[in-house]
Amino acid sequence: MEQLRALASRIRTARTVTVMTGAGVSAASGVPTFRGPEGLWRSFRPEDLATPEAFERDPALVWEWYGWRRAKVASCRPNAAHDVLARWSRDDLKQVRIVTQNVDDLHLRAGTRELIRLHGSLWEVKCFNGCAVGARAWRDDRVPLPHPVPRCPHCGGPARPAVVWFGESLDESDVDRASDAASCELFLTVGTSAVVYPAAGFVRLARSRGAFTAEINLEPTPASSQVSLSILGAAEEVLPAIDQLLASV
Ligand code: BJW
Repeated sequence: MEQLRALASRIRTARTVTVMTGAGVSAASGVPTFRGPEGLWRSFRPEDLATPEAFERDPALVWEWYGWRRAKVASCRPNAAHDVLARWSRDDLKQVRIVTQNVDDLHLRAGTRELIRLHGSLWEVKCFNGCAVGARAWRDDRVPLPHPVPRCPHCGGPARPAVVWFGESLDESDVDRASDAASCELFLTVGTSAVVYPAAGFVRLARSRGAFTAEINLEPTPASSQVSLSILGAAEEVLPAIDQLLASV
């Protein structure tokens, strides 16, 4: 409880807050995480499904997996963690930016205002060949998709999920915005294993720029030793508890 009070007090006084989220924030909604005993990478190899080479080899297999995940996420709803962060992001008295690695768009569905999506969205597709028009992602939230491998409407080539696969660069403007957001008074990382870069590097960057740093996770991560305050607990419980403390003063 002392730790929650300490974090609530930091949040109360900070004028600029940045929250970096990962798959653990959506776990209570029923969206599978990647790592850990129940994680996707226990049953699926990223090399087979989440690289451009995998898509080139077998686009139908990759789309089958993404189709399954889209159907799963479509049946999920934002949880209390998303709701609290969305409310904070709409606070007119301070700037609260949410930087997420999640591709499920549950932060958007919860009504988050300032959202930076580092790894794209399950609900957007783009041209795999990178044709001039289709390189820009477009939204397609049909479940199921009508074709096993959707086509780019501009060049007819295969379309791919507009997510960031291993070995791919993140969108430069997203990285710039996230880097900007690392200049804040309080940087909080929630529900991420903190092993995937460049996302995992932002907590250190924020700290080096003078932010107070904190983490909320079910278990210790590589970020735990870098932050000033590490809270072990579920995002969907800890964030509402902090929100209540904020409301009670
Ligand atoms: C709870 C909870 C609850 C559970 N409450 N908590 C520097 C050093 C080393 C390597 C690299 C580096 N720079 C680049 C790399 C290579 C690579 C990388 O980082 N590899 C590492 C794994 C070693 N990075 C890249 O390739 C990136 N590209 C890049 O940097 O380009 C330039 C470049 C290329 C090549 C070489 C060098 C430079 C791209 C990374 C793309 C990541 N893509 C994925 C898939 C997205 C699409 C899809 O979904 O299909 O993104 S991988 C997957 O991991 C997904 C996630 O966003 C990401 C992070 O996972 P996250 O969110 O942390 O989830 P989990 O499951 O790992 O953890 C969940 C956590 O929640 C756990 O800690 C639980 O305890 C906790 N939890 N329930 C609170 N209720």
